[in-house]
Amino acid sequence: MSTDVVNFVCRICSASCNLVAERQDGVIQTIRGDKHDPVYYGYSCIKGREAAHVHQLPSRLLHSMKRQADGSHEAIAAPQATTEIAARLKAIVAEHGPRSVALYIGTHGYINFTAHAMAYALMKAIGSPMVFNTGSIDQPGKGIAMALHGIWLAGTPPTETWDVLLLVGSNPLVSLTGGLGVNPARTLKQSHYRGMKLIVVDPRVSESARRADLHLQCKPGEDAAVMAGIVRELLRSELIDREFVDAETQGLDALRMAVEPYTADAVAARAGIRAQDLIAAANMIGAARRGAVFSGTGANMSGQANLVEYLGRALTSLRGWWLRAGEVKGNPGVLIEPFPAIAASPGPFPPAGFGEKLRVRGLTDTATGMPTAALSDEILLSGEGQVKALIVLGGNPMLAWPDQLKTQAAMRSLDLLVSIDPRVAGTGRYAHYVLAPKLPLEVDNATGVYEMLASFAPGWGYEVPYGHVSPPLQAPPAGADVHDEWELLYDIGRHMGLALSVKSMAVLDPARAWALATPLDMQVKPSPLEVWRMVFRGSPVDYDTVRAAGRGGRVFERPRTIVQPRPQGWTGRIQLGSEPMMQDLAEIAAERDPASESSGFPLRLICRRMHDVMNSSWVENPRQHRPWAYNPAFMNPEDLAQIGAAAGDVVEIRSARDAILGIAQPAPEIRRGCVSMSHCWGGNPDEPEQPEHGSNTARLLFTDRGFDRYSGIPLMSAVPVRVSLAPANTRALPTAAVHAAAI
Ligand SMILES: Nc1nc2c(c(=O)[nH]1)N[C@H]1C(S)=C(S)[C@@H](COP(=O)(O)OP(=O)(O)OC[C@H]3O[C@@H](n4cnc5c(=O)[nH]c(N)nc54)[C@H](O)[C@@H]3O)O[C@H]1N2
Ligand SMILES: Nc1nc2c(c(=O)[nH]1)N[C@H]1C(S)=C(S)[C@@H](COP(=O)(O)OP(=O)(O)OC[C@H]3O[C@@H](n4cnc5c(=O)[nH]c(N)nc54)[C@H](O)[C@@H]3O)O[C@H]1N2
Ligand code: SF4
Ligand SMILES: [Mo]
Repeated sequence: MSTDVVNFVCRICSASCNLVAERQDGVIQTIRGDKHDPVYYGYSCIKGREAAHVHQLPSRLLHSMKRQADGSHEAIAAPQATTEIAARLKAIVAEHGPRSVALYIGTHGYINFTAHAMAYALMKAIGSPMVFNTGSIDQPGKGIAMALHGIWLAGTPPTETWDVLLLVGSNPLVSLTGGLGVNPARTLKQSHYRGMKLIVVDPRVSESARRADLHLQCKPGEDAAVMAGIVRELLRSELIDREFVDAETQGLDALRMAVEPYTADAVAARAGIRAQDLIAAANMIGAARRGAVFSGTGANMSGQANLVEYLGRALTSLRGWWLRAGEVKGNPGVLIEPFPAIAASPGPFPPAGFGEKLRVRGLTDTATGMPTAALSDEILLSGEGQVKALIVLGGNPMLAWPDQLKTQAAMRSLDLLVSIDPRVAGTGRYAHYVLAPKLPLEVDNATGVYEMLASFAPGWGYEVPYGHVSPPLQAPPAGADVHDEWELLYDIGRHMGLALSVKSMAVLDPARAWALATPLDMQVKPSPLEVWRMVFRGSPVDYDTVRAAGRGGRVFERPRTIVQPRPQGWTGRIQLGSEPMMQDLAEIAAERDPASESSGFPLRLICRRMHDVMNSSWVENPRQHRPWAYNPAFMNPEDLAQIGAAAGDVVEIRSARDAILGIAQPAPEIRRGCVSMSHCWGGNPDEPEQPEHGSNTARLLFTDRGFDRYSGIPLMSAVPVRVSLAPANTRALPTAAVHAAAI
């Protein structure tokens, strides 16, 4: 019997942790974090520790599947499936043109760099611009705000220098998204020890809010007002970095005027917080020499994504919390090239209005990608340009896209729906083909995706030149017909007779990334190693060097990068007074009673993530049900008492769009008036509703009401709903079992 330990990059979420697997005769026994890792310090979560176990779940596909006339799926050999898909795609393109083929890159496509790049290659060769991803239904305000405010090329100062961190609708201690890096509890503990203050804006006492120095437990959907109130206080007290603002920004007067209505009292009244807490937050921020703002999904899904993100950036600029000339940029890049280390902004750029135009709602391609919330309509709306075929790479539209009934209609109307997914769940049930991939432990991986995030917000990405490349840990089960995901996409292209070219993912600028593209030999399939090299072409440290570094992740020796001053004649400046944002501020200030439109729906459904599962992935794994095997409807006990509901009771949650059943869970940490539920649970609308296995909140959302003018994101949090006890005969609930599960 031989035992060994191997490190690998976890590919379940973008955090890309360095995990250690202990193997016995090549079979993984346990997985844990690597406490010697210089960045992760042993961090792991249950999802990563379960990475091997999910390979063995009965739901894991060992063969690709083809949908039969009766709706069931039967196994099909992968070469046969890719040949048939290619033939159907060719016919669809011939009849309806390239735009009729769309691609949706979901969470598991996004973090799989080789598949991600090959999917782009296929779409480029087909000639379709209809490439969508989750960005526009996640935190789309980030990209839009970067455009309207402008990027600061040098980036943000390191976490260890922050005196304050402001989190708005973000819970990094669970999500690993939001300012605290890849071992958030450790980073927060150390930062607190140094004296950093944490301010959290969240309608619930989240895991992060519990550790906050100041928690603004505001009403959902009022973040723009809260941010405007803080900015107004900073300006009123002149708590700004005058020198930086004068030298590097424009539009201060417009901003000053626009935030004027947001007095502490006015904000406190509308957001349901105390004016003195808002002022205290502003004073903490104003006293901080350095700090950061991170707005998460809560802030981006509640109706004011762009403005909240924009005000976060504007606040950062007002305080001058950017890396300056002469300072050292901690990470000059390993697998991803960062923006040039120059202490300057190229100025604002258009947030949208370029690229492909959608046929619905006046939407276009944007700085945050194509508007995914409009893709169902692009599929359903007949006429020139209609989408007829959809390839889903590691995503689950049926459970994730807003307005589940509309998504269902769209998925069922497609001439061809192909899903690359190891499970048949949600979307897979309607897919003509589900192509079975190798799972993450059966393929190579690398830390590129987490490094890439560094360019988008503070506390994302590595602050030191860290990189990790890991080889496959185990072979797929004997007899399985599973493949590298890039390979399945390559095969579709090959059977279509296309010539594919793989762009570099190491370079953010699309023009340069394509200039570094490698044309593929369409007769001789490349090896995985060759594809990885293509994907990281142009990376600051050569892919092979990172790969050769050996077991585990490491910090690479890189020349010190000193931030350079703004070159002579540089005209770009940060825009603090962006016109559309100033308009939004005026409109929001003018709203008399923000709640009045939603009478009959007194509560607000708010988004959240659950610790043990990643969106809809592997929710069936019983070992990831700690303690929930479903997504409870967490509510303040007083709100539950008002409708006569107790723990474990089935409640109906109704919005203007539709209704779902959920299981009530009293949670005093939730602000009154809110229902806090996680997303991506439940089944399709034509399956029996079983809240004890999860409820699908996307069912309650509209796509075409209150959507954002750029990204198209509709209201996905702060959604007006009402909750009532479900009629006793709704379903025979094994109450005892539910109670047991809830404890
Ligand atoms: N109401 C509401 N809706 C939301 C949200 C919300 O907060 N509230 N959140 C939104 C956000 S932030 C996001 S990112 C989206 C998520 O949207 P999606 O990415 O569309 O949804 P996921 O559930 O993450 O889909 C992941 C899929 O990948 C599959 N998978 C697992 N492992 C692998 C693998 O190794 N390879 C491949 N190819 N597939 C794999 C899983 O089986 C699953 O089907 O949902 C959005 N929808
Ligand atoms: N364990 C786990 N980790 C994950 C995921 C997962 O499913 N499970 N999903 C991953 C994905 S796809 C993403 S995009 C990230 C997201 O990462 P985060 O953005 O940190 O997501 P959440 O943990 O849901 O935190 C959002 C917070 O916003 C609050 N909130 C809701 N509505 C509002 C509002 O209107 N205003 C304010 N101020 N707060 C509000 C919620 O109460 C919640 O605490 O997490 C990633 N990490
Ligand atoms: S946080 Fe993400 S990358 Fe890290 S172990 Fe958990 S699932 Fe894996
Ligand atoms: Mo997400």
